[in-house]
Amino acid sequence: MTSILVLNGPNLNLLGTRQPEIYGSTTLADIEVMCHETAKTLGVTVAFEQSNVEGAMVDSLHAARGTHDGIILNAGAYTHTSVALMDAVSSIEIPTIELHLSNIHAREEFRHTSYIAKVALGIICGFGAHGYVLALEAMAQHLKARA
Ligand code: CA2
Repeated sequence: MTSILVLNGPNLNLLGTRQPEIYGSTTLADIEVMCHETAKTLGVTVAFEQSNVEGAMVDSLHAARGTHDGIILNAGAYTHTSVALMDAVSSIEIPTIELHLSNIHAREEFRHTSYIAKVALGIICGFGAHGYVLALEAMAQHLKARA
């Protein structure tokens, strides 16, 4: 069965507990449930991970080779800084959708730069937690069209 890795970066474990005006009140655990429910309707499986450590995220991306067919990546603040994550995404050759809860282009200037965007299949941002559903639908559709 098609398998999609949903990988979340730093501080996203705090979702739903602080700054609800920016990130909403849904917790990461709620989003994980949403992802599994969406996966069921799409006929795919989802692995859901979160790390606050850049190197651990690189390791997760490497480990996706041969295991997952697509990746949904909310790299958090590493989006705007990490050449290492960009290189990892580019090296594994697994289609990757960049995802953000907030519209990073409507926020501070430093959030307008994304290293991930340079190597991503596409980007979804600004739709809050529902963005994860949209990203899974887009990835399932992409992988189906490619098969
Ligand atoms: O909008 C997104 O999904 C972001 O990836 C979230 C990152 C931010 O650095 C990116 O620019 C955009 C921050 C995640 C921090 O999440 C928190 C959640 C609750 C309380 C504090 C931080």
